[in-house]
Amino acid sequence: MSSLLRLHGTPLSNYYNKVKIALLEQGRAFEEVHALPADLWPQAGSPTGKIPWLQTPDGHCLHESAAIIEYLEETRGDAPSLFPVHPVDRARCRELVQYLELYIELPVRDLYGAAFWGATLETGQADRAIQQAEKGLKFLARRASFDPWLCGDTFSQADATAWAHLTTVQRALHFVGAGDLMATALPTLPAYLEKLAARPSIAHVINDIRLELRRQSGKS
Ligand SMILES: N[C@@H](CCC(=O)N[C@@H](CS)C(=O)NCC(=O)O)C(=O)O
Repeated sequence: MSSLLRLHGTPLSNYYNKVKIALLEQGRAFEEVHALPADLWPQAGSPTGKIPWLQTPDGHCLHESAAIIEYLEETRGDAPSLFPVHPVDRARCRELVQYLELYIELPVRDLYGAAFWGATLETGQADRAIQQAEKGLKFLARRASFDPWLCGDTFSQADATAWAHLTTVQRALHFVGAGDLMATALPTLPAYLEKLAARPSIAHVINDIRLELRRQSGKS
């Protein structure tokens, strides 16, 4: 059994990267194990067939990125916390994660099949996703600080989540001709995403995405 945390999934998954950024920010030792979404339960995989999941050093498997992030927070020891100090600010950080996931990423996920895997776009599908994403971005704008990070002056789990999801959402919106939507709804977003990309944890993740894409194109 490995004595390290083992993160299962692929560098091309936004939810995997949300957790990976947290592990890197905390400076945790971990191994990456390649896994794709598949319904292999109970022999392997996750109960939902989704990635990521995290194997703990004592052999337990944890599923759902929000639960995994809570586990990392609770077991961090001296590693930095990815949540603000004050309980109200901590709750607000989790609130922002919810806005990002429920009201922006989830509706736009409906476009991923067409944007990333060659599926056919159905009538009205793009318009529905665009309308909902616009609403979600409005919710985020109402509560996020962007000064300079979503919760204020300290990088938090909300920022790790924002980078993972917003960059994926941006690519899907671009595919349906709505590439300007995010910057129009939230003019601070392009500079914020650039600042995130310069952070060592996120630069590491970006590099791993490039390597994975290169590995996949070398295969075909
Ligand atoms: N709520 C899950 C969402 C994870 C998720 O949707 N992962 C995607 C990859 S980014 C996946 O496995 N999709 C395959 C599927 O939905 O069957 C979490 O927070 O971990």
